[in-house]
Amino acid sequence: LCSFLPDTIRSQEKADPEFAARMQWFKDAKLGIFIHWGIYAVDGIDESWSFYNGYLSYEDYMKQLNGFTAKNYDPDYWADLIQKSGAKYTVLTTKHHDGVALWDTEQSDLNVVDKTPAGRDLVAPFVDAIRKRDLKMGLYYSLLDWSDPNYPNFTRNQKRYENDPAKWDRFVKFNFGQLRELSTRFKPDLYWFDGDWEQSAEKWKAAALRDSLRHWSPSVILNSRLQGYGDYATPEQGLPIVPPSEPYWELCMTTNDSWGYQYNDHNFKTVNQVIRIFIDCLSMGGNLLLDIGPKADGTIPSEQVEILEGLGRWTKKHQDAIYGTEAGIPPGHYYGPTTLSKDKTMLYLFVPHRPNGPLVVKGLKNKINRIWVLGNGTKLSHKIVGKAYWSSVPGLCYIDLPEEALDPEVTVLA
Ligand code: JFZ
Repeated sequence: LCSFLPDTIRSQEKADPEFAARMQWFKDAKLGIFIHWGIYAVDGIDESWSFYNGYLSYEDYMKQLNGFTAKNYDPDYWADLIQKSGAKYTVLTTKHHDGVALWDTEQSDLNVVDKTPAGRDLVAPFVDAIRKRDLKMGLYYSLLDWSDPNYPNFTRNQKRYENDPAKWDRFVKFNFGQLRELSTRFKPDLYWFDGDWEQSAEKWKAAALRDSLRHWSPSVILNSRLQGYGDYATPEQGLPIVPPSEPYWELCMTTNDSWGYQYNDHNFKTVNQVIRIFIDCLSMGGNLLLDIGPKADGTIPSEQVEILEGLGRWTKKHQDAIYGTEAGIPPGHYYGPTTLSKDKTMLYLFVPHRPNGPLVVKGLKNKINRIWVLGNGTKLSHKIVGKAYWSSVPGLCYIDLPEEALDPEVTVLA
């Protein structure tokens, strides 16, 4: 399409065609909703870390079990809201670092069925609701478990043991047991592991774990937090400013400054800010996994409902520029994010700012058939300037974008 198309040759894909096939839905999905739901919503404090870091005692942290009611939990409403946002997948915390399982595990009674007034499996009905809508289901699972008596680390200042192979062995069996339950009962499309940093790949038995997970669900996708045994990258410094070198990646991001529900955190991003972060991800060929934190009764904070609905209006209008696209053209061609259709015949320009004159695209070599505003069809006039007939140097393409055609958030041109 243009003179400097990014190098899209992916060594891993070339080496293993099955890998690319397995990753396809993830690559095309672009938007996921992350859900941090656990007993930490009762007091509205940091998930797990609040006791680990000594903000309160373990006993006081666990008292939250008594307040976790899930009284107004409506998995169909959750799934509807997720679908309306334009997300194609979701990732639910089945067990955070505090060890409290959200499903009816047989490996331990530290779960919401046995230990909270909710008294029922909370994962199962959500998986059903998600599947009914043809969305992909991801399960978050913390490999480390600060509650398990066989796990060495308890809090920042307290270890249960330094080296005890028998205990560690029991812990690894426990993890495999829980993951076998999750795999066989829920057949997840994706696992989002966390907490791998506390142990090595050898200790987690990461290779064997990956093989077991693939045995239970052959096409399951694994995130990167499995000590190098995952399928895709999670940028750790936040939103990348240059495209990551990994072929598949996902930025996970909070809507305010907390993963779980925190009553005193009102620092929400606007719909516009979320969309602008999202289009940067799209432009670099990645996904956005946007987090929400439901309350202990299962209601989703109104600010997060508004963000998801606002995002939904925008994604619905601009679907062609989002789903199934590829990373856009290099930044030097256009002052903003772009995407390309898979066959590279369509270029989408995102217009995050109110233009003060015509937009410009530089360095195009091929013919432009037409330019229009996505989602409302307004045809735009353009003018090629500075391309001499004898020269191969591409000219400048000026595009007039009238005020009336602007989207209230981010306009998209096709
Ligand atoms: C982890 C958890 O500890 C946290 O509570 C939350 O669940 C989050 C989604 O995941 O926190 C991390 C771990 C690693 C990075 C960032 C947050 N990282 O490498 O940038």
